[in-house]
Amino acid sequence: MIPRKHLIYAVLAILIISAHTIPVSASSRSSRVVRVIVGLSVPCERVLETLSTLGRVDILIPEIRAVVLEIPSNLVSYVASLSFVRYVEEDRSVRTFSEVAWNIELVNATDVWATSSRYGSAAYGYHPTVSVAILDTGVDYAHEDLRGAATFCIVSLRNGKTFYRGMNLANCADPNGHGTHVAGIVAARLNSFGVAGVAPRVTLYAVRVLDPSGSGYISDIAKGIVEAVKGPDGVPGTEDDSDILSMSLGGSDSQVLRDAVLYAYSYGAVLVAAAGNEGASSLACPACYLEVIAVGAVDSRYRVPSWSNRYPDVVAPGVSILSTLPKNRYGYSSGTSMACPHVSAAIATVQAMRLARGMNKLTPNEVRNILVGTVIDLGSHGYDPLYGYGFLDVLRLVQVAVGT
Ligand SMILES: [Ca+2]
Ligand SMILES: [Ca+2]
Ligand SMILES: [Ca+2]
Repeated sequence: MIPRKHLIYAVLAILIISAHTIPVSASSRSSRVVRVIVGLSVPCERVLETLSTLGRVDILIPEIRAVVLEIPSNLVSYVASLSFVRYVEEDRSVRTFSEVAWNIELVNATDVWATSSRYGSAAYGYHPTVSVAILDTGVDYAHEDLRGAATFCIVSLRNGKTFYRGMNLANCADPNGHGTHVAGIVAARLNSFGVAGVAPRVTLYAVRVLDPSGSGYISDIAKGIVEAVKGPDGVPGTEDDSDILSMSLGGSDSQVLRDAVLYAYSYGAVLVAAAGNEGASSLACPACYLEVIAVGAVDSRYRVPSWSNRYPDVVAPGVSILSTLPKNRYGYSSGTSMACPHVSAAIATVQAMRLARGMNKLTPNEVRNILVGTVIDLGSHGYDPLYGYGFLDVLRLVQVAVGT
């Protein structure tokens, strides 16, 4: 014998299909179609035929006598007045955080968004004068999940032979993919599709200093740093200067790179760089400089992969990170390159929230001190070569830095 419950489902399924074929009357077509949940005081199947003459019956929950109707809005009050209707309510879309990957949750970025609503867009990294420069292979500014994020482009390539600064973002398109992946970790939009970055409303400056193969001259990177600090107006020390320089790149020590870092630091830019992926017992440069926050990688279980260089300042997620790739694609990447932008975006959020609150921006030295004081200590107690001071916690960082 078929259980009674299953029988009801079978009957209802047929009725739903037939409901689709019932045309909406011409008069009601002029009215906007709305999606409502209708609670019934009688078993659904008894009144389904009646309801299906009004509009499309979409799904049913017989256990709690609820149906979902798509009907013209001018019929809502009529449905509500029917004797067998207990309630009518709008079928609102519930926002899921499925676009928020594990790494964004792990650094507690979502807690910042959820608990800082009085800061508006600043809790998501936006302030008119705060920008993160992505020094990399470019940024696919046209990506559907980075829409509007990049506002300024600098190209410094091939030993200075190719140079551009301006608003033509096409010059900063990303033929490699690395820069777009990094950019997504910072700034992918919270828009119910794709992925979301740590600071999903922040402004980016695309600074293309690495060629399509992902390498660049030290001189190109040094010039990119200086130009990013100057910002669109070409003058250092003004509001449009880049506030955070995110450098998912590294190499050997260099005097010109060191000088460029000191230039940026002197103008209040916070420098963040990848620790490097050589499994080395020392940092790649520019992460190696005292003025630069060096970021190592951990996986989803806080384990440091063998390739993440030792002696970082802090660690952040850097293994199997899902982010944006050129041409509206998405993909996974691993590396300290992926860890670095988590920290860059967190600092942008701090600066944006402080400005929104009428406070001054923190200096690079203040940022560093608060960051290392708010990370989660992992591994052996206190600073250690694997985790540095510990794991990025954006919520604690914001609480201390902004005083929420
Ligand atoms: Ca998104
Ligand atoms: Ca400027
Ligand atoms: Ca430790």
